[in-house]
Amino acid sequence: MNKDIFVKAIIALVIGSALLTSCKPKNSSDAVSGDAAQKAYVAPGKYDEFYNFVSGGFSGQMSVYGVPSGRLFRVIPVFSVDPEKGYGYNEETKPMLNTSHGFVPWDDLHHTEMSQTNGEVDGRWVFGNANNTPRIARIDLKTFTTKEIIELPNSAGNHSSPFITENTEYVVAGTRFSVPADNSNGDVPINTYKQNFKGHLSFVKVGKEGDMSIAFQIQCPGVNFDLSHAGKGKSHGWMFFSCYNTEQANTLLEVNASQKDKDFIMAVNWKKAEEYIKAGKGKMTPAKYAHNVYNESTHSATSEMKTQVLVLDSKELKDICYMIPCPKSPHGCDVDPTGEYIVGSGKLAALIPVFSFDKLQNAIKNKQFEGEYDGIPVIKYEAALHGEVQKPGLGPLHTEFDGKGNAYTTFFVSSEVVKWDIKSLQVLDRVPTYYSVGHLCIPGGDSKKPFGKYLIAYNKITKDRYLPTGPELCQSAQIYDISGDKMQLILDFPTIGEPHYAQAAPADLIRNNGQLKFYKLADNKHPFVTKGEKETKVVRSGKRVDISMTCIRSHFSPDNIEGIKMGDEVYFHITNLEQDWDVPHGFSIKGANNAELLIMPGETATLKWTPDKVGMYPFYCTDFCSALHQEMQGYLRVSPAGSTVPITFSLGTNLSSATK
Ligand code: RUQ
Ligand code: CUA
Repeated sequence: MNKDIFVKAIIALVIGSALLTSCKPKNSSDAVSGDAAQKAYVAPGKYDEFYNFVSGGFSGQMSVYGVPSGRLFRVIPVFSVDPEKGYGYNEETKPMLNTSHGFVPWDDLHHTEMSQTNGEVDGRWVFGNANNTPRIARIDLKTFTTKEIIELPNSAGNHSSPFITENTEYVVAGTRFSVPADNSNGDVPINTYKQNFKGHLSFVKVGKEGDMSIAFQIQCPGVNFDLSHAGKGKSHGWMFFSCYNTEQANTLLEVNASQKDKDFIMAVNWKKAEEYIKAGKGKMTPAKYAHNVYNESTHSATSEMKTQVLVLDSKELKDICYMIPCPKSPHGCDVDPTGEYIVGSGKLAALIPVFSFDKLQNAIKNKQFEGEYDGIPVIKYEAALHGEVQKPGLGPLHTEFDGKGNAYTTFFVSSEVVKWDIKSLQVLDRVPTYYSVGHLCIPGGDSKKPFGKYLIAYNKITKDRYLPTGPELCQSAQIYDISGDKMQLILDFPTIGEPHYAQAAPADLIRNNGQLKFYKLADNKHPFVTKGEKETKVVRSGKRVDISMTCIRSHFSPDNIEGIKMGDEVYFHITNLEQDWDVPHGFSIKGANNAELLIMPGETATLKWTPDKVGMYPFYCTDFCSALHQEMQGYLRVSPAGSTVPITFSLGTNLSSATK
């Protein structure tokens, strides 16, 4: 296509999208009909069929919903501080947000991906990516808390992440922004992109207990890696990445990265990469990245700074990376449940190419190449192509599968989900979304075993769908019943943050996977754990005061504390003595420049507090825990710096020394 026609095509797409996002699609009021309400209705006291783990976009968090009800169960803090839970504020979790740039209180979480065994969702962990300061987090589904975060060196805009291989061997990440490698000189002119900028792919090994470490990185040409999915079954051992900006532009990408008719899907043979590493072909390179781990028995996180990473060069090792031409700045890159078909979705395309893994293998064997891209062999488009879905819609983004031979693709520009047959490439059905759908999720829909009953669409724009809330309108998702031939919209529900990718699993898989109800007090190894009220104490060492406190329905011990002086740094280490499900206590003290503590049964958490004025400071429990919750309170007296008021602490008695 020549440039003029192409520009016109883009203008047409943009105008189309403007119309579609500002006008109501036809039938939007009666799009929900008949038995829809009944299908989404989960009666009070009844459980949902699926857990849905939804990325929170620029909120940096992950949220957990029930499907089909759309009810919000929990927001799991991952990359952003959360004052509600004290995450990133209490001393125990601050190290989780440490990076090579220091403490980072926010990020942008785009994709969630659940752990798999034999290509099936196994309910152990869910991973999330930090887009801005590149990191991967692991959330443990026994506790629904973030257990580990690893930073990715040589990366920027960690978008193509975190995608998982079929036995959770690796969590894989591709950098969106190519940048000069960390150990090279980054102080170069921006317009030297072609010479100096590199794209790195990270293969993060996941151990038996979920422990993450960067096994290796592959250095690739400077392009934008957008999304990715692992091969499965016959294509296990391969990873597929969509690449755009193969023009290698460094300015006005909306025009300059849309010049070429085709960009690429990059196929990476990671089993081959492993062989090269065994043969000593990798290079240990200096790098600085944080690895943060939350220890469940000390209830505390630690942060370790790593200093090197193993890097393979894609140019030198010719047979690990191959480029497959793919039309128009591909975004989604999805592999069907059999592992044979790879779907590339060009953001600006009006068709969907589907590639065949078998054909790809033949093309490689028979060297059906059309040249090289920056040292990487480019396979002939037709040689790897299974076929194209013709006229599916405008602006395809992402595809999931139902396990019955059907694919479902979202179309941002034409605001719809389209169902098509993977083998025959025939369009079977289409439904409107409200509006501008991005990702979609079918439970297990990117695994070998999808549960093809519901499809959830995550929309970028809501416009007139909900009561207005000022300039910023809510974000939303929509649930469709896909059990029949025709898709049927059954529910709209608002989401926390902007939803991108999501994963879902049958409720029982997660409920019956060793869910924790409380932490065993006997196993608590926190350095300041207080296992009974007799052990509570207040210890001064210089200007530091450590208060070892307990809480249980419905008091803190101690609840009267004196002898704190201006200039002191006070640490409240509070152990929740409860050994019962659903009885957290909260803690906060007047004037704290900090969030509350929310302490789970059997857990110890620490609040750092520096008094700023002489006087009386009440503290109280913030979580309604019993009929006498409102009595769960105490006082702390702050005296001037030179005061002789001794340290005293008590519960239920007035000590003589404390009456002065
Ligand atoms: S993206 S709407 Cu950040 Cu995954 Cu495609
Ligand atoms: Cu403890 Cu309210």
